[in-house]
Amino acid sequence: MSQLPARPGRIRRAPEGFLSPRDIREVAAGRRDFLRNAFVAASTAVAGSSLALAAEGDPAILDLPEHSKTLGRPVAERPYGTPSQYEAGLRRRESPGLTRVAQSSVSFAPLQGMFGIITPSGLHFERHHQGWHDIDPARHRLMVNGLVKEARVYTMDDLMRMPSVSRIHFIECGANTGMEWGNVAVPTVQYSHGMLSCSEFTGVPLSVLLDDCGIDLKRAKFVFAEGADGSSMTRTISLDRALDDVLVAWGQNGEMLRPENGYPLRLVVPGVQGVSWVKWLRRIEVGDQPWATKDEAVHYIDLLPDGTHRQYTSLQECKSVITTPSGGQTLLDRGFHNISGLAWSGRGRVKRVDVSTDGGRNWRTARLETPVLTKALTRFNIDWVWDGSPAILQSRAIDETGFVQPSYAQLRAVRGTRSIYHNNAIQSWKLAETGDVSNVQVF
Ligand SMILES: Nc1nc2c(c(=O)[nH]1)N[C@H]1C(S)=C(S)[C@@H](COP(=O)(O)O)O[C@H]1N2
Ligand SMILES: [Mo]
Repeated sequence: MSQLPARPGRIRRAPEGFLSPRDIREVAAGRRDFLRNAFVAASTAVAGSSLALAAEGDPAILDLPEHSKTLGRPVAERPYGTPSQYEAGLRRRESPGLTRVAQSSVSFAPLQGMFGIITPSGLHFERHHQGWHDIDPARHRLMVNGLVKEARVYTMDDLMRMPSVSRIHFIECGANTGMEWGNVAVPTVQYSHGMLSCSEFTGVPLSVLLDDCGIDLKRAKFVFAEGADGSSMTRTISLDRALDDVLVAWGQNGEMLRPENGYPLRLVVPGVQGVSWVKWLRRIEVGDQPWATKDEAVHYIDLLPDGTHRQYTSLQECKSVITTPSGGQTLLDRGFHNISGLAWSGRGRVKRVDVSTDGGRNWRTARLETPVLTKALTRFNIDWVWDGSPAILQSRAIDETGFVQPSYAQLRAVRGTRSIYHNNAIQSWKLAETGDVSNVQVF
């Protein structure tokens, strides 16, 4: 750490931290010139004021604040805690122009403002095909039928008295980073990678339920999962996966699931794209062939260069992204910076993350922070001293199976340019001399 200067460089966490909601709307709508000007003004003001402070003494440390001289607020004021008023900029956000129907929409998680690997439940991304519901758990039922000795209907009470487990896993929508296929440079990591979250889920293993119903192991090859919302969300899951680590879950981060995330019951399918994590789960059917439902035949398929589609490409391959510094942020100083990001793989554990600050010519291996869990987000960090010259920041993850996250050139060579889903290419953030960070593609 000998290269650490006395004062670490400061960084703006996210544009929403100091821009008005109107400004944010303009930025999101693509008014990037405006964004740049706002940052220049903000950085100049900060640099000027810190010089003045050094001369006169900093009132933030010299003057005793009100909170040191008065009574605080009573414990009973907040029976359910909420974040500080100063964190009001940290919000799930819809991408303007992405959806035309408010109920069939996506809200993206603000990855740029989060730490560690757990997503606070209130910031978990949302993807609904037909809006969300707050379902009365007393009236909710789960039916298991098909190739079983005895079809059963479970109440929430029936399920919650069964042997449960708690596991930390990421969920990523198959369409995450989809806009980058078309080279649409969305401004922040929230919009480029924010259909991604990671929680501790609690529930009963699906294998326990299938066992309880007496699954016909000679004929059973697949299970079918169905949600209780009007979108008829239905997905096929292969039996080996269903018997492996799939959970029928009611808990998320130590409390019941949030309504937006499937309260009171959802499927957790570790390593697999979000669409298979059926929310408001009401039925599991055991069968001997894939169902080819609308969400498997028309959506979540990959259009290849030769005009054919890949189907049932459920696994979320090894991927990573730098969250700080990332698009829309500004480095206010040269000198030391901690580059931080997230890596994950649907195949298992992340083994290594390399970071480049020169567009992929040279790579250094980042520190993986514990815990490093299977099919969970992994936090990486690496020290960096910015000398003030332009840079291109990238991260490249490798998982325990040896899968290496591809460059855009490598991905496009196989998958072409017309896909929507399953983009796990290396993300590049361009750092300008001004300190502004923006979204670019490097081939
Ligand atoms: N019943 C039901 N389940 C669903 C969906 C839905 O619209 N209805 N959306 C799916 C999709 S496409 C994704 S990416 C994940 C999103 O989960 P989340 O909203 O908890 O983030 O839920 C999946 N499960
Ligand atoms: Mo999704």
